[in-house]
Amino acid sequence: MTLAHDTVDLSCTIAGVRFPLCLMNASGALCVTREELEALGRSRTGAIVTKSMTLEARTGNPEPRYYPFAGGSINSMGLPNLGYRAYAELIPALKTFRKPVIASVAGLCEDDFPEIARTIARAGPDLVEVNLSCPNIAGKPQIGYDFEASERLIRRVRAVVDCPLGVKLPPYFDPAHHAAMAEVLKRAPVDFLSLINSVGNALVIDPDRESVVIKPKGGFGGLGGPGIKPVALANVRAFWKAFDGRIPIIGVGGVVSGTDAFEHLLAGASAVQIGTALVEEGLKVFDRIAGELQAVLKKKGYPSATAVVGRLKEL
Ligand code: RRO
Repeated sequence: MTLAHDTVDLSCTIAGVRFPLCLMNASGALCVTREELEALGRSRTGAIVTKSMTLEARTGNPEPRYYPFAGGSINSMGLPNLGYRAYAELIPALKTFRKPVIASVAGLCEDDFPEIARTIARAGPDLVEVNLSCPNIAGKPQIGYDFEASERLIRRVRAVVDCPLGVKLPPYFDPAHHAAMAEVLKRAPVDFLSLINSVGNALVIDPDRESVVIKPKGGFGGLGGPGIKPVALANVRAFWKAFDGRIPIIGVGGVVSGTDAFEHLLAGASAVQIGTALVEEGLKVFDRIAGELQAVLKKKGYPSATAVVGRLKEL
């Protein structure tokens, strides 16, 4: 395209909800406490995504539990959060920032999810994102790798949530698994997908100390940052194709620049979440990446972020 535009529209609409900017925090990044969530509200982020919430408040796993390195980050936070009742009380205040509020729902067992989802949905978030992919609770496998359990859980949560409902999935590494999850989502539909959670159970080693770098689970944790971008893009693309672009996708994984966000849009994401880069750079990351994305789209002659979605060329 060669059309020139002075300003490029970076807003987007997901499941009927308008986002003023197609960039937002990934669940887990600077979004646990009231102070963090309000700071997100004041920032340029296009939405406020909460930390995944459990029934009871949790302090999480022992420290050190987050470690940044050249290729990205590894974490085993272990779901530190205020408990769903606290987030239910906070949501009305968060909505005054006039951008969508996304409540991320987790649980330590299957029954927790619908219980939390019912109450949190009544507090009025704009969307609910169900986390089927926490890799860091010892002895609890990622639900998204169990297709039957995922289907059961989606049905139970769907029955108690009126607002748009999405699932945050783990990365899949084989087309058979993309197809199996797509079949689940055709039988038990949701309104949007967030792809992907961290690449679970990775191991980062410090050769100088001859040691693991985080304490929980013998050093195993979820990998985030630039190294996982190709995995994230593949998952966005696979689900975009499986649904012919009919389910909105929020791309997550390795977004550090406007070009990274552009690649997620090309693959099929309508919006992009930022995790490691937000933790490392702070809230100004949204302004920087928005400016960079604006410049990329303007240079290429796109009138809007929406115009890019899914337009990846194949050879
Ligand atoms: O809290 C965590 O350890 C955590 C969660 Br719930 C998640 O979904 N993904 C991640 O990388 N860490």
